Amino acid sequence: MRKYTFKHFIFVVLALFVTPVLAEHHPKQDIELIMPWSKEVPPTSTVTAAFVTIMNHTSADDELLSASSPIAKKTELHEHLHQDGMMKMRQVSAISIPANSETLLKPGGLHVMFFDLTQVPKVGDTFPMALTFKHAGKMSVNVKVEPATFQAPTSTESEKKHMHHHH
Ligand SMILES: [Cu+2]
Repeated sequence: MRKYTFKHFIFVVLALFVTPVLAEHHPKQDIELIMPWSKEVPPTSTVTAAFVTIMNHTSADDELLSASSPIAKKTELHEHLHQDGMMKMRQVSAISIPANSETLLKPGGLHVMFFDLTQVPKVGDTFPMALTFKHAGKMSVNVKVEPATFQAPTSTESEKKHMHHHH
């Protein structure tokens, strides 16, 4: 009887420690950051950009407020717009992340822009980037540097991969 009690005690102690660890491996993420990537730039470049698909799994709108990375002294959120037949970039104060939907940061659209690079990442490298959301808070990802010819994933492709969220 004493032996049973001891085993039971061990089980409870293990359960206390193991359960939170397992929970952390399968979090129900409110905001999911899918495939963060960057396009290679010449080694002399002082700027680069990052793209990512942002899934908002909640029924509340969120906002991307800022981004940062140790590779750059300054980071801005940008959008592209056609103006007088020209493609221009301009800084935006925030990027809205609507409830239950997917927001694509991609070349020619919304993106994270890095200035005054302290390090120019090469193809195959990854670099850390932190994104700060109004509700979800600060999230960190590793951005993979892809060749200049790389084609961004389309919304449909990323929806296929994440179909279980929609059905
Ligand atoms: Cu830009």
